[in-house]
Amino acid sequence: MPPIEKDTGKNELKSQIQQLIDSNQVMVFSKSYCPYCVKVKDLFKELNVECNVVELDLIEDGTTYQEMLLEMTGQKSVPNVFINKMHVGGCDKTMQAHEDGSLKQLLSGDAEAYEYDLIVIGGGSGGLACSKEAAMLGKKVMVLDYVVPTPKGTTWGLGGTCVNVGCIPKKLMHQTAVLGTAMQDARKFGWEFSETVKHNWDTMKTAVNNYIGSLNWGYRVALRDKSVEYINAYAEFIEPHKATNKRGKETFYTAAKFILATGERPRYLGIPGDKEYCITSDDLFSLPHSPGKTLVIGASYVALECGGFLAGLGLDVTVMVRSILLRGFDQDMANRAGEHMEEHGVKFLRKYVPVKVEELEAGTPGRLKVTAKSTESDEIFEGEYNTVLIAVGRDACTDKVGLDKIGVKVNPKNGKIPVNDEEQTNVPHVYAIGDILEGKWELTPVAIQAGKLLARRLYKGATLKCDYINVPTTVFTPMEYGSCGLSEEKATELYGQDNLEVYHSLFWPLEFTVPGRDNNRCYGKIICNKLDNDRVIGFHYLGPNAGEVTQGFGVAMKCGATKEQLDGTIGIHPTCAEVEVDAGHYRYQKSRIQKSCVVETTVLKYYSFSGLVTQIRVGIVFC
Ligand code: FAD
Ligand code: NA7
Repeated sequence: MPPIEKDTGKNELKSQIQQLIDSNQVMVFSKSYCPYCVKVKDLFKELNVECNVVELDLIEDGTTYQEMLLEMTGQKSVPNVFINKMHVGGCDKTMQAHEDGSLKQLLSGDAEAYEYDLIVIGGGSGGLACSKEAAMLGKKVMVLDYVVPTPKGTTWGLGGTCVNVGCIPKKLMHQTAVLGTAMQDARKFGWEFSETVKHNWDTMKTAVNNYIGSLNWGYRVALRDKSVEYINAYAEFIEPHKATNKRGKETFYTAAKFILATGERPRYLGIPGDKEYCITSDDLFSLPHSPGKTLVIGASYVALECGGFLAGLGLDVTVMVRSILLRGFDQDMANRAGEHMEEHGVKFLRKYVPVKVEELEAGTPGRLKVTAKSTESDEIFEGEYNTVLIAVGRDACTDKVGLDKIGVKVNPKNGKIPVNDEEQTNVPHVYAIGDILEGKWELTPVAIQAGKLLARRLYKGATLKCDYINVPTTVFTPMEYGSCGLSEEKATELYGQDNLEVYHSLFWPLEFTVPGRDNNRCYGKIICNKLDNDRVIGFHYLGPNAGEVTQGFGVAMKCGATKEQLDGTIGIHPTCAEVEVDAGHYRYQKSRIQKSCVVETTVLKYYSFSGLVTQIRVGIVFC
């Protein structure tokens, strides 16, 4: 180590530090007594790499050195490690770089050859959140996003599924249906309007798509503001650190790290006529004409939400169900949401699967004939519809990204990518987030949270990981269903029925009483673990504004709420949410959820509120 001249002024000291960094392959600013510094020095010894060290506690102006280093790197603590002129960070960062292989690249000098610190493949919920965060942390970032058109030719702008063909248009069209119901209620509240009320698909579609267009623009601006380079092109790996964009002239890009955020696309049935004549949710929200009489194939949340709002617009809707409603959700709740749809005119064709779809007449909409067979007998069903909407699940976009070329493991059964709890794939410099992850929630806020936290861990030394437990969610069926935590089935499987206490209550929102609709169709259920202080492990709510109600209970569950704490929370009256904190919740007994108990439950429920005597009478009359 050459001696460092003292008292040469701050600028001179800074340039001497820089000289040390520039002239040594590995430069460590350390303190002789610091165990983390010892760990880092031992690592380089183990790797047989010469390590140049300045022990700041053993030189006279060590404190000034530290201040200078803070100014230069944003890091004051030791060890402060530099490799081939690049700032690596402290002990954790150095160890992490050793584990993920990037330390080796830095030592070989390869890292400097990469054009980007990070390339994100997929500009949807997860990809955009992650790339913006990484850029804000000073990294050179590129996002590649490309929408492969649907078989019907539908395509869209930047932002991924949620913004263009998912949450946003879905919720706005659900809201359209909610307004239709509100208009019917309005007459009972004294609003007088004589015109025939009808819905105009084109007006709704145009308004929704204009709003989406503004979001697409906003995303582009946000990327530009944060200096993220955005390329509208389909990406494919060709080498471990190299991706290509095959749009027009083939271009190659290299990066030290990659994040896969390619999301999912709707699955087709593989039966005659599916791609030629049917649409999926990717086409529905920008369909140029009203779908007319519609058959929805599938019974999970995309199917029920779309079927629900189409019926709410006044269309004739049938849902073809292969087995159960809302697989994976609490079945008691799923069936209640389904029953409500049925009561409001949605037809359910249960235990049937489609066999073929034929065109009877072209048009906007045309006429299609659907043939289906029973899953329980030889019976064949034939029906005519204007539109057939396929909603039988979604496939991860992982098969045409060249993952085989770089050795990233994919589950061959479902195309999903297994990752560790840091969203890292089996290839250390390749990470994955969002819908393509195996065994994780397929929800926008989950993709966003995972993306942001990943960027902070990679580039800020943060350690917080994405928590995939107790994620609140809502199914926007006509009667909305919000849940957080476990379904009753899953809770029983994990803890055993004897160890659970389930509290429930039917209720009638005050807003529904005057119009006299949906009496006792709303329902709250709380599942508690008796082995753990009656901790709430499942929250379920079927009623208006389910998303708004469930969000707050999600916070409570994240804080580990117990039944006692819910009971001790004073409700807001008159609201629907108060049913979930009401000490009057009943312990679950099978007989209670039978329809015959509706009168009794209603009466008891309304006794628990003061001043609602009339409600009691209404309840009895309706039941
Ligand atoms: P996406 O948002 O799907 O983004 C992936 C992007 O990568 C896409 O733009 C895709 O075109 C692009 N891409 C793929 N391959 C490549 C490639 N090789 N090169 C370049 N680009 C590529 N979630 C909720 O939280 N609430 C809801 O109410 C809700 N409703 C939904 C309703 C519907 C109808 C659907 C279909 C989904 C809904 N979701 C909802 C789910 C939500 O949309 C997804 O969980 C979320 O969009 C996933 O984000 P992601 O970043 O993983 O992928
Ligand atoms: P899901 O949740 O995978 O559900 C698929 C549904 O389609 C489910 O009801 C299936 O019935 C049904 N299905 C699957 N294959 C067929 C065939 N061949 N015929 C008839 N019905 C079939 O998909 P979604 O699209 O609703 O949602 C996927 C994600 O996208 C969701 O998590 C959201 O985040 C957005 P089954 O129960 O298997 O009998």
